[in-house]
Amino acid sequence: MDVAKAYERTVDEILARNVDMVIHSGDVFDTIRPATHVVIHFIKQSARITGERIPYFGIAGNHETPRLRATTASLEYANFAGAYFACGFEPESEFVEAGEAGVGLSLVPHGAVLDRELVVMPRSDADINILVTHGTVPGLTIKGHELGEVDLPGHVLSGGFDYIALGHYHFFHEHKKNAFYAGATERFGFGEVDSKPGFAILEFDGSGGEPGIEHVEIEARAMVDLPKIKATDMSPNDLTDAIRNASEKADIEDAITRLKVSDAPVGVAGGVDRAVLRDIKRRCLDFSLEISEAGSADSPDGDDNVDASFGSLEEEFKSFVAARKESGDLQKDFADDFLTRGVEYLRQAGEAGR
Ligand SMILES: [Mn+2]
Repeated sequence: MDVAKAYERTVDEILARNVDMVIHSGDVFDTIRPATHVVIHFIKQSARITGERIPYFGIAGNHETPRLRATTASLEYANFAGAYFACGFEPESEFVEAGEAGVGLSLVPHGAVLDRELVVMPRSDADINILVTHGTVPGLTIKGHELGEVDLPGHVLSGGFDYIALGHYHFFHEHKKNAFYAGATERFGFGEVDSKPGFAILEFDGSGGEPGIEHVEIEARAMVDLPKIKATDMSPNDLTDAIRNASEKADIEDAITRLKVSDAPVGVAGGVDRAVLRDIKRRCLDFSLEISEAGSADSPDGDDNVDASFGSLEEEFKSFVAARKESGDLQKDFADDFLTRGVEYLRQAGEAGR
Protein backbone atom coordinates (compact mmCIF):
# COMPACT_ATOMS: atom_id res chain seq x y z
CA MET A 1 0.00 0.00 0.00
CA ASP A 2 1.18 3.47 -0.71
CA VAL A 3 1.22 5.50 2.47
CA ALA A 4 3.29 8.21 0.79
CA LYS A 5 0.30 9.19 -1.36
CA ALA A 6 -1.02 11.10 1.65
CA TYR A 7 1.93 13.47 1.51
CA GLU A 8 1.42 14.10 -2.21
CA ARG A 9 -2.28 14.84 -1.68
CA THR A 10 -1.40 17.17 1.19
CA VAL A 11 1.01 19.09 -1.03
CA ASP A 12 -1.71 19.29 -3.73
CA GLU A 13 -4.09 20.89 -1.20
CA ILE A 14 -1.43 23.23 0.17
CA LEU A 15 -0.50 24.51 -3.30
CA ALA A 16 -4.15 25.02 -4.18
CA ARG A 17 -4.48 27.45 -1.28
CA ASN A 18 -1.77 30.04 -1.94
CA VAL A 19 -0.19 29.78 1.48
CA ASP A 20 2.74 32.01 2.51
CA MET A 21 4.57 29.38 4.51
CA VAL A 22 4.49 25.66 5.31
CA ILE A 23 5.37 24.18 8.71
CA HIS A 24 5.74 20.47 9.50
CA SER A 25 5.61 19.66 13.21
CA GLY A 26 7.42 16.34 13.05
CA ASP A 27 7.25 12.62 12.24
CA VAL A 28 7.49 12.89 8.49
CA PHE A 29 8.92 9.37 8.66
CA ASP A 30 8.03 6.59 11.06
CA THR A 31 11.60 5.44 11.38
CA ILE A 32 15.15 6.77 11.64
CA ARG A 33 16.05 5.02 8.38
CA PRO A 34 13.19 5.25 5.87
CA ALA A 35 13.39 3.28 2.62
CA THR A 36 14.97 5.03 -0.35
CA HIS A 37 11.74 5.33 -2.36
CA VAL A 38 10.08 6.97 0.65
CA VAL A 39 12.89 9.51 0.98
CA ILE A 40 12.80 10.27 -2.75
CA HIS A 41 9.05 10.77 -2.67
CA PHE A 42 9.47 13.12 0.29
CA ILE A 43 12.16 15.19 -1.48
CA LYS A 44 10.17 15.42 -4.74
CA GLN A 45 6.97 16.51 -3.04
CA SER A 46 8.79 18.95 -0.74
CA ALA A 47 10.45 20.48 -3.83
CA ARG A 48 6.99 21.23 -5.24
CA ILE A 49 6.47 23.54 -2.24
CA THR A 50 9.88 25.21 -2.28
CA GLY A 51 9.72 25.41 -6.10
CA GLU A 52 6.86 27.87 -5.63
CA ARG A 53 9.18 29.92 -3.39
CA ILE A 54 7.06 29.06 -0.36
CA PRO A 55 9.22 28.90 2.78
CA TYR A 56 9.07 25.39 4.23
CA PHE A 57 10.26 24.64 7.78
CA GLY A 58 9.93 21.71 10.12
CA ILE A 59 11.31 19.71 12.98
CA ALA A 60 12.13 16.08 13.68
CA GLY A 61 9.60 14.09 15.72
CA ASN A 62 10.35 11.22 18.08
CA HIS A 63 10.27 8.61 15.31
CA GLU A 64 13.00 10.18 13.20
CA THR A 65 15.25 11.67 15.86
CA PRO A 66 18.59 9.86 15.80
CA ARG A 67 19.37 7.88 18.95
CA LEU A 68 22.91 9.16 18.96
CA ARG A 69 23.86 12.78 18.71
CA ALA A 70 26.64 11.92 16.25
CA THR A 71 24.31 10.52 13.58
CA THR A 72 22.26 12.37 10.98
CA ALA A 73 18.51 12.42 10.50
CA SER A 74 17.03 11.44 7.12
CA LEU A 75 14.97 14.63 7.28
CA GLU A 76 18.09 16.55 6.41
CA TYR A 77 17.57 15.40 2.83
CA ALA A 78 14.79 18.00 2.73
CA ASN A 79 17.39 20.70 3.16
CA PHE A 80 18.72 19.84 -0.33
CA ALA A 81 15.25 20.63 -1.68
CA GLY A 82 15.35 24.10 -0.15
CA ALA A 83 13.29 23.30 2.93
CA TYR A 84 14.74 23.43 6.41
CA PHE A 85 14.17 20.87 9.16
CA ALA A 86 15.69 21.21 12.62
CA CYS A 87 16.68 17.65 13.52
CA GLY A 88 19.10 17.94 16.40
CA PHE A 89 18.99 18.26 20.16
CA GLU A 90 18.91 22.03 20.50
CA PRO A 91 16.16 24.57 19.81
CA GLU A 92 16.77 26.69 16.73
CA SER A 93 15.47 30.12 15.83
CA GLU A 94 14.74 31.40 12.33
CA PHE A 95 13.50 34.68 10.93
CA VAL A 96 11.45 34.25 7.77
CA GLU A 97 9.76 36.78 5.48
CA ALA A 98 6.37 35.26 4.64
CA GLY A 99 3.62 37.20 2.90
CA GLU A 100 3.72 40.66 4.44
CA ALA A 101 5.01 39.51 7.81
CA GLY A 102 8.34 38.83 9.41
CA VAL A 103 7.86 35.49 11.14
CA GLY A 104 9.95 34.28 14.06
CA LEU A 105 10.11 30.50 14.15
CA SER A 106 11.27 28.72 17.28
CA LEU A 107 11.97 25.21 16.10
CA VAL A 108 12.12 22.74 18.98
CA PRO A 109 12.73 19.24 17.60
CA HIS A 110 11.80 16.27 19.74
CA GLY A 111 15.46 15.76 20.64
CA ALA A 112 15.52 19.17 22.33
CA VAL A 113 12.29 18.54 24.26
CA LEU A 114 14.12 16.04 26.47
CA ASP A 115 16.07 18.93 27.98
CA ARG A 116 14.13 19.79 31.16
CA GLU A 117 15.83 23.17 31.46
CA LEU A 118 14.67 24.17 28.00
CA VAL A 119 13.78 27.84 27.61
CA VAL A 120 12.46 29.17 24.31
CA MET A 121 11.84 32.86 23.74
CA PRO A 122 9.88 34.65 21.01
CA ARG A 123 11.95 36.93 18.75
CA SER A 124 11.60 40.66 19.29
CA ASP A 125 12.33 41.39 15.61
CA ALA A 126 9.32 39.39 14.33
CA ASP A 127 5.71 40.44 13.68
CA ILE A 128 4.46 36.92 14.37
CA ASN A 129 6.13 34.34 16.62
CA ILE A 130 5.47 30.65 16.15
CA LEU A 131 6.78 27.79 18.29
CA VAL A 132 7.00 24.44 16.52
CA THR A 133 7.45 21.37 18.69
CA HIS A 134 6.64 17.69 19.02
CA GLY A 135 5.40 15.63 21.96
CA THR A 136 2.65 15.16 24.52
CA VAL A 137 1.25 18.29 26.15
CA PRO A 138 0.10 18.33 29.80
CA GLY A 139 -3.56 17.35 30.11
CA LEU A 140 -3.89 15.64 26.72
CA THR A 141 -6.72 13.14 26.99
CA ILE A 142 -7.25 10.34 24.52
CA LYS A 143 -10.56 8.47 24.60
CA GLY A 144 -11.28 9.85 28.07
CA HIS A 145 -7.91 8.85 29.51
CA GLU A 146 -5.35 11.46 30.33
CA LEU A 147 -1.94 10.43 29.09
CA GLY A 148 0.29 10.02 32.10
CA GLU A 149 3.42 10.76 30.22
CA VAL A 150 4.03 14.39 29.34
CA ASP A 151 7.13 15.32 27.41
CA LEU A 152 6.40 18.96 26.60
CA PRO A 153 6.91 20.97 29.78
CA GLY A 154 4.18 23.53 30.50
CA HIS A 155 6.57 26.46 30.89
CA VAL A 156 7.77 26.03 27.30
CA LEU A 157 4.20 26.15 26.02
CA SER A 158 3.20 29.30 27.88
CA GLY A 159 5.93 31.62 26.66
CA GLY A 160 4.38 34.46 24.70
CA PHE A 161 4.05 32.92 21.24
CA ASP A 162 1.31 33.91 18.83
CA TYR A 163 0.87 30.29 17.91
CA ILE A 164 2.22 26.88 18.90
CA ALA A 165 2.28 24.24 16.16
CA LEU A 166 2.19 20.85 17.87
CA GLY A 167 3.08 17.49 16.38
CA HIS A 168 2.80 13.89 17.63
CA TYR A 169 -0.90 13.35 18.38
CA HIS A 170 -2.55 12.12 15.17
CA PHE A 171 -5.89 13.85 15.68
CA PHE A 172 -6.57 17.53 14.87
CA HIS A 173 -6.83 18.81 18.43
CA GLU A 174 -7.07 22.14 20.25
CA HIS A 175 -4.79 22.31 23.26
CA LYS A 176 -5.27 26.06 23.79
CA LYS A 177 -6.84 28.75 21.62
CA ASN A 178 -3.41 29.32 20.06
CA ALA A 179 -1.94 25.82 20.30
CA PHE A 180 -3.15 22.96 18.13
CA TYR A 181 -2.09 19.53 16.99
CA ALA A 182 -2.48 19.67 13.22
CA GLY A 183 -3.12 15.91 13.16
CA ALA A 184 -1.72 13.30 10.80
CA THR A 185 -2.29 13.17 7.05
CA GLU A 186 -2.94 9.43 7.16
CA ARG A 187 -4.38 6.86 9.54
CA PHE A 188 -1.89 4.47 11.06
CA GLY A 189 -3.99 1.99 12.96
CA PHE A 190 -7.46 1.06 14.05
CA GLY A 191 -7.15 3.32 17.08
CA GLU A 192 -7.50 6.14 14.53
CA VAL A 193 -10.52 4.75 12.75
CA ASP A 194 -12.52 7.86 13.77
CA SER A 195 -9.81 10.41 12.94
CA LYS A 196 -10.08 12.82 10.03
CA PRO A 197 -6.65 13.00 8.37
CA GLY A 198 -5.59 16.41 7.14
CA PHE A 199 -3.68 19.53 8.06
CA ALA A 200 -4.32 22.99 9.53
CA ILE A 201 -4.36 26.38 7.84
CA LEU A 202 -3.57 29.40 9.99
CA GLU A 203 -4.57 32.91 9.15
CA PHE A 204 -3.03 35.92 10.90
CA ASP A 205 -4.84 39.21 10.33
CA GLY A 206 -2.04 41.43 11.61
CA SER A 207 -3.95 42.54 14.72
CA GLY A 208 -1.77 40.50 17.05
CA GLY A 209 -4.75 38.37 18.13
CA GLU A 210 -5.20 34.63 17.87
CA PRO A 211 -4.98 33.31 14.34
CA GLY A 212 -7.95 31.85 12.52
CA ILE A 213 -7.52 28.11 12.17
CA GLU A 214 -9.12 25.76 9.69
CA HIS A 215 -8.71 22.01 9.46
CA VAL A 216 -8.45 20.82 5.87
CA GLU A 217 -9.33 17.17 5.44
CA ILE A 218 -7.54 15.14 2.82
CA GLU A 219 -8.53 11.86 1.29
CA ALA A 220 -7.02 8.93 3.12
CA ARG A 221 -7.18 5.19 2.97
CA ALA A 222 -10.54 3.98 4.19
CA MET A 223 -10.59 1.93 7.37
CA VAL A 224 -13.54 -0.26 8.14
CA ASP A 225 -14.18 -1.91 11.48
CA LEU A 226 -16.84 -4.54 10.78
CA PRO A 227 -19.39 -5.27 13.53
CA LYS A 228 -17.97 -7.77 15.97
CA ILE A 229 -19.17 -11.38 15.79
CA LYS A 230 -19.92 -13.31 18.97
CA ALA A 231 -19.30 -16.90 17.95
CA THR A 232 -20.64 -18.80 20.97
CA ASP A 233 -21.70 -22.32 19.86
CA MET A 234 -20.94 -21.62 16.19
CA SER A 235 -19.65 -24.38 13.93
CA PRO A 236 -16.92 -23.60 11.36
CA ASN A 237 -19.65 -23.31 8.71
CA ASP A 238 -21.71 -20.92 10.89
CA LEU A 239 -18.65 -18.77 11.44
CA THR A 240 -17.79 -18.79 7.74
CA ASP A 241 -21.32 -17.60 6.95
CA ALA A 242 -21.19 -14.90 9.62
CA ILE A 243 -17.86 -13.61 8.29
CA ARG A 244 -19.15 -13.60 4.72
CA ASN A 245 -22.30 -11.73 5.78
CA ALA A 246 -20.33 -9.13 7.71
CA SER A 247 -18.07 -8.50 4.71
CA GLU A 248 -21.03 -8.11 2.36
CA LYS A 249 -22.80 -5.54 4.51
CA ALA A 250 -20.04 -2.94 4.36
CA ASP A 251 -18.14 -1.19 1.60
CA ILE A 252 -14.70 -2.70 2.04
CA GLU A 253 -13.35 -2.20 -1.47
CA ASP A 254 -9.70 -1.12 -1.15
CA ALA A 255 -10.20 -0.40 2.55
CA ILE A 256 -8.15 -1.50 5.52
CA THR A 257 -10.61 -3.82 7.16
CA ARG A 258 -10.81 -5.48 10.54
CA LEU A 259 -13.22 -8.06 11.86
CA LYS A 260 -13.20 -9.30 15.44
CA VAL A 261 -14.71 -12.59 16.48
CA SER A 262 -15.07 -13.43 20.17
CA ASP A 263 -15.95 -16.60 22.08
CA ALA A 264 -15.27 -19.00 19.22
CA PRO A 265 -15.43 -22.62 20.39
CA VAL A 266 -11.96 -24.17 20.54
CA GLY A 267 -10.74 -25.27 17.08
CA VAL A 268 -13.47 -23.53 15.09
CA ALA A 269 -11.19 -20.71 13.86
CA GLY A 270 -9.08 -23.21 11.90
CA GLY A 271 -12.16 -24.54 10.11
CA VAL A 272 -13.24 -21.26 8.53
CA ASP A 273 -13.45 -21.62 4.74
CA ARG A 274 -10.20 -20.25 3.33
CA ALA A 275 -11.71 -19.51 -0.08
CA VAL A 276 -14.11 -17.07 1.60
CA LEU A 277 -11.24 -15.37 3.42
CA ARG A 278 -9.18 -15.17 0.21
CA ASP A 279 -12.09 -13.55 -1.56
CA ILE A 280 -12.46 -10.91 1.17
CA LYS A 281 -8.72 -10.26 1.10
CA ARG A 282 -8.86 -9.66 -2.64
CA ARG A 283 -11.56 -7.03 -2.19
CA CYS A 284 -9.87 -4.94 0.45
CA LEU A 285 -6.42 -3.47 0.78
CA ASP A 286 -5.80 -5.33 4.01
CA PHE A 287 -8.01 -7.71 5.99
CA SER A 288 -7.32 -8.47 9.59
CA LEU A 289 -9.42 -11.21 11.15
CA GLU A 290 -9.02 -11.41 14.92
CA ILE A 291 -10.55 -14.49 16.47
CA SER A 292 -10.53 -15.15 20.20
CA GLU A 293 -11.52 -18.51 21.59
CA ALA A 294 -14.07 -19.02 24.35
CA GLY A 295 -12.42 -18.89 27.74
CA SER A 296 -9.28 -17.08 26.57
CA ALA A 297 -8.18 -14.30 28.88
CA ASP A 298 -9.19 -11.51 26.54
CA SER A 299 -12.38 -12.88 25.04
CA PRO A 300 -14.73 -10.57 27.00
CA ASP A 301 -15.20 -7.26 25.22
CA GLY A 302 -12.51 -5.65 27.33
CA ASP A 303 -9.36 -4.54 25.61
CA ASP A 304 -10.07 -3.53 22.05
CA ASN A 305 -6.45 -3.53 21.02
CA VAL A 306 -5.73 -7.16 21.67
CA ASP A 307 -5.51 -9.56 18.79
CA ALA A 308 -7.12 -12.36 20.62
CA SER A 309 -6.23 -15.09 18.17
CA PHE A 310 -2.82 -14.66 19.71
CA GLY A 311 -4.07 -13.76 23.14
CA SER A 312 -1.83 -15.75 25.40
CA LEU A 313 1.46 -15.43 23.50
CA GLU A 314 0.85 -11.76 22.78
CA GLU A 315 -0.08 -11.06 26.38
CA GLU A 316 3.02 -12.83 27.57
CA PHE A 317 5.19 -10.77 25.21
CA LYS A 318 3.52 -7.54 26.28
CA SER A 319 4.07 -8.20 29.97
CA PHE A 320 7.67 -9.27 29.25
CA VAL A 321 8.37 -5.92 27.57
CA ALA A 322 6.43 -3.94 30.18
CA ALA A 323 8.43 -5.53 33.00
CA ARG A 324 11.79 -4.83 31.28
CA LYS A 325 10.69 -1.25 30.64
CA GLU A 326 9.62 -0.84 34.26
CA SER A 327 12.91 -2.19 35.58
CA GLY A 328 14.89 0.05 33.22
CA ASP A 329 16.48 -2.89 31.34
CA LEU A 330 14.93 -1.50 28.17
CA GLN A 331 14.98 2.17 27.32
CA LYS A 332 11.46 3.56 26.83
CA ASP A 333 11.62 4.44 23.11
CA PHE A 334 13.29 1.16 22.29
CA ALA A 335 10.79 -0.80 24.40
CA ASP A 336 7.86 0.84 22.60
CA ASP A 337 9.33 0.11 19.16
CA PHE A 338 10.21 -3.42 20.21
CA LEU A 339 6.67 -4.00 21.49
CA THR A 340 5.01 -2.66 18.33
CA ARG A 341 7.22 -4.68 16.01
CA GLY A 342 7.09 -7.81 18.11
CA VAL A 343 3.30 -7.80 18.21
CA GLU A 344 3.25 -7.20 14.45
CA TYR A 345 5.50 -10.22 13.84
CA LEU A 346 3.41 -12.40 16.11
CA ARG A 347 0.29 -11.46 14.17
CA GLN A 348 1.95 -12.02 10.83
CA ALA A 349 3.15 -15.41 12.00
CA GLY A 350 -0.41 -16.12 13.13
CA GLU A 351 -1.79 -15.16 9.71
CA ALA A 352 0.76 -17.34 7.90
CA GLY A 353 -0.02 -20.31 10.12
CA ARG A 354 -3.76 -20.22 9.49
MN1 LIG B 1 5.51 11.49 17.28
